[in-house]
Amino acid sequence: MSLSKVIRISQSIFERLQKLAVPLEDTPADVIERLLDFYDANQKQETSTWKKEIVDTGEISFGGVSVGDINNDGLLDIVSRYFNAGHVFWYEAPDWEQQIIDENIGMARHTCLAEMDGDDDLDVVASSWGGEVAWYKAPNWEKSYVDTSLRGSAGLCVADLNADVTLDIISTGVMVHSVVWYDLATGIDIVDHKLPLNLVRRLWREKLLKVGKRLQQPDYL
Ligand SMILES: [Ca+2]
Ligand SMILES: [Ca+2]
Ligand SMILES: [Ca+2]
Repeated sequence: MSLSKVIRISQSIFERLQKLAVPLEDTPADVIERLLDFYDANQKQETSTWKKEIVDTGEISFGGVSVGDINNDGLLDIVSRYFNAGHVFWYEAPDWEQQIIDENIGMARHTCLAEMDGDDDLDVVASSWGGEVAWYKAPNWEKSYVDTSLRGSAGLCVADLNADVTLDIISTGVMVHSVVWYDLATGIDIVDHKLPLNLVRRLWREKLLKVGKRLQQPDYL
């Protein structure tokens, strides 16, 4: 079996290769080999530009990460949680100092960043396996409960699902076989749709949003 591959190169690279080719010595195969070496070297150079920076090594139940500029200093910060300890917190760039948002959210599971109250700073929305869905107003993180009995949050999203210019929250509740969306504009009006457990388990952010949008259709169910 023979394999062939077409590589398109720019005029400038072609001219450079022509200059480097040794007349009457280089075969087309030599030139192709040189070209592949050039691409290999370029690729290695690209991957080596990623520098790993450790943010936290202290807790095994770290996760539910979201990223955004919490303190409006132009640097992206990280929001996360410790599931076991029930903590939600953020790491301030560039030194990644951990700042607590909530120390009492049992089995914290997910976090989202969103501008919830229109005062030009990002607030935090979090959910837990134990049943809580809550949002925290920046910068002092006053907590507002959205729900306290949605057990098994395995996915969480914030978006304006019904296009009324107010953000809504959508979460799965694996332990109660549900996807729930919270219409915050109408005073936390909860619409709860029972779905098959195997579907609920698989709903992560993008898919969850799609389901949330579908739930807005009047002919759903
Ligand atoms: Ca920042
Ligand atoms: Ca805000
Ligand atoms: Ca809305």
